[in-house]
Amino acid sequence: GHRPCVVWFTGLSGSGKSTLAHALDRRLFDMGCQSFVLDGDNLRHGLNKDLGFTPESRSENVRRTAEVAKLLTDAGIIVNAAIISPFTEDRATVRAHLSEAVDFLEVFVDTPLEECERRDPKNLYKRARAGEIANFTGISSPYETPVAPDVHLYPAKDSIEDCVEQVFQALVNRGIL
Ligand code: GGZ
Repeated sequence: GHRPCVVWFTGLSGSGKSTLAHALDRRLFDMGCQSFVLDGDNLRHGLNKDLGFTPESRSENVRRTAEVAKLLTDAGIIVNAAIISPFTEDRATVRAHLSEAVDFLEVFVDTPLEECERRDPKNLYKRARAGEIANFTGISSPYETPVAPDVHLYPAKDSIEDCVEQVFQALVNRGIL
């Protein structure tokens, strides 16, 4: 058995949030846990389709994602949320709101901007540098570095498996698993 919780992956575009959230999801599934990935980029195609990338839109995007995460935890699920969530204040609000009801872990996916830009899987950084995308996180919109994340990952140095293991251990230490 396991307790529901929200594992909140924050970091730059291309930092590896989705990859890590899905890898953790797989690991949890394999041991019989109920888990689910909430991917910011995917939610923006449906629920959050009306939102852009101004600070206000991002705050609303983060708020809605947290509300969906909360509903899923009501169903007993471990939620792996992968969302840039660049503002400290928004992340603090989410933590305060969610941790009233469930365990909440902020996981900082700390891949340096240079590495994200080198990877650039969707050519978004290239387009942002060319001025084709406004308010791009890390380029023309800020990413406020988490000061006290529950888990601090360095995917540029550690393997995906190592990173997943660190989050997994944090869940064990919290008594969630
Ligand atoms: C940042 C952007 C932008 C801008 C499009 N800034 O790496 P991706 O492509 O697949 O995921 C990113 C996603 C960011 O959505 P989030 O909901 O996670 O962001 S936030 O928490 O800040 O609301 C990226 C893509 O959308 N994308 N334009 N301007 N990322």
